[in-house]
Amino acid sequence: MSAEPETTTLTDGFHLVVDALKLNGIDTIYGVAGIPITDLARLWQSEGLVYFGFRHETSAGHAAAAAGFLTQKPGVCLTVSAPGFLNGMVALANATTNCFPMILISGSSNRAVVDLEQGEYEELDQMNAAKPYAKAAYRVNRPEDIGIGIARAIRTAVSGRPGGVYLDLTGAMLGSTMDAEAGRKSLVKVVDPAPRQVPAPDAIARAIALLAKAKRPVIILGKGAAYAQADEEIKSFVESTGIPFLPMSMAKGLLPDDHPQSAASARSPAIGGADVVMLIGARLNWLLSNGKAPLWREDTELVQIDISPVEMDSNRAIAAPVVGDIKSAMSALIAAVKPGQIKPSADWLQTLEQHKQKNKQRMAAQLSADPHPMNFSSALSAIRDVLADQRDVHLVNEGANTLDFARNIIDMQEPRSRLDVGTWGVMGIGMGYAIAAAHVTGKPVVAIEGDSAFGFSGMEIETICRYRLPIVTVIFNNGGIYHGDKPDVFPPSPTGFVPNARYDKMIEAFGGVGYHAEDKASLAKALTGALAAKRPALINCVIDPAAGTESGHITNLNPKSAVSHK
Ligand code: ADP
Ligand code: TZD
Ligand code: MG
Repeated sequence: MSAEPETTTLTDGFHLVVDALKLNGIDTIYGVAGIPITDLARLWQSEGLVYFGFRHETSAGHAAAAAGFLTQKPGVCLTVSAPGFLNGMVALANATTNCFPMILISGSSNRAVVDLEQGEYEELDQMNAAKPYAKAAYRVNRPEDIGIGIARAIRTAVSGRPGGVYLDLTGAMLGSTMDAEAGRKSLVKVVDPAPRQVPAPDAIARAIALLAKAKRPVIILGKGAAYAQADEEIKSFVESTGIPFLPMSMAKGLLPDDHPQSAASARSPAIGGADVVMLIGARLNWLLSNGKAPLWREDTELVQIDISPVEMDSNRAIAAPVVGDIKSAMSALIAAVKPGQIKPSADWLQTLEQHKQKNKQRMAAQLSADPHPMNFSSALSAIRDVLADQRDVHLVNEGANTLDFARNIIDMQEPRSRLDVGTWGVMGIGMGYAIAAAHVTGKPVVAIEGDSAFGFSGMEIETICRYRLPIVTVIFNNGGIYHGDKPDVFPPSPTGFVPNARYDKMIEAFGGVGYHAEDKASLAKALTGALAAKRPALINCVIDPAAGTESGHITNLNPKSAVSHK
């Protein structure tokens, strides 16, 4: 009997990337196909994994980032080289800024030519371009390094303070082969990618001691607290201590907005009057006036729980820093605090309650008005009433006035059910965030979009229709950025759009359902119908072009020319 000729089975870079991601529980890629990664997307889908093909990489990247925030697993975005990569970078940088775990994987061109700037197809030194805007950037040059490369990307994205990681895959590497068995052995399943970081007992004791002497304490919950999925621990600590809480916008719903301890409608008096503020997964950045006057008192002392040690004292002194992951920190606090040891004074609770009632009365008058055309609060009151008993709806929100009014008017009941422009105030997250939210939660999504904000990702309504997602996009159409031009103005102002545009017609081009709403009743009817249909829909919600203010609620950040315009 003659010996069989020796055969080796081969694998290649494409297969190893798919196998490595799959081995680590990644089941979805958001991307835009093209050279050199088209076959990667195809192979991914043929393996039974989910691929969402977008119309623009920034939207695909925003989807990956939102998936990361919602699941604690890095969301993966796949792009082509140079321009596709740069489009994706906006989302990667935004993810890093917001502390969302995400991996941007881009194919890249021939390094020998790129590095000598000899004019390669889509030439760009992508890895080095990514570095300043990402938590880390890595490149895989050999198929045998794919396992380690992906393990490194995953661990970097989710451990410590989460962020965006860039992973460069050269076209040559993707196409090169190696022995299949050796390839299989080179893959790495990451063990415990985001290890718990238990805070030191003395840090916990210091925090409790400070809160115990406080008479006017306040807790501020940030999106880090939402991300941490410590919902039960946070609820238990807040309710057992009786401390009033303020949710940052994406922490809304961690405790329901109608919770009796919510001080959201007394934000300024709560921050301005507090003797001790406890920050849980919230940075003292511009969104909290950097912890400075006039909103903040100088003598207010702070407890801060954060996974990043260098966040402490970044804007003002932190008397009780608690460095660790929020779930471990909250458990340790609950275990260490004695019943009745922390107790806000009755005076403080009463003062805040009075502010809340005054504010609620003022808001009730605005919400019950029924002007024609609608303004921001009247339209949002109609939406709020429809959503009140639809707790499973996830909300995406961007714009200026559209954002500021919706954040205050639409109550959230469930953790991680609100996604918005976040730390950068970036426009363009809308459709990407909505697609990811619909996909990872399986729940209906309502995206409340300024007409300008929508424009940044508007083409993705085709993506929404193609994947038949239950997303209802509501365009707050005031004809421009902040407000619209008067009819017949030409040339248009720098902030104006085509007046009376019919965004509802756009979605009809792709088989979705369009609605046009000019008053509260038709808006409520459209939203109710669209949600019941569980199909892609878009409501053109007509808002008075004069209703908005310049820059929404942050007019103070908008420098104005001191010299009058010609
Ligand atoms: P917001 O905008 O809602 O105020 P920020 O994005 O400013 O929230 O703050 C989020 C903070 O949460 C960041 O400083 C980040 O380091 C921190 N963080 C994120 N995840 C965790 C976690 N699991 N445990 C502790 N801190 C976390
Ligand atoms: N580009 C990007 C990427 N992000 C931004 N934040 C801006 C530009 C500037 N900008 C804002 O800060 S809000 C906004 C822009 C263009 C749009 C506001 O108009 P809108 O909302 O129609 O979305 P309202 O309701 O008319 O205020
Ligand atoms: Mg607008």
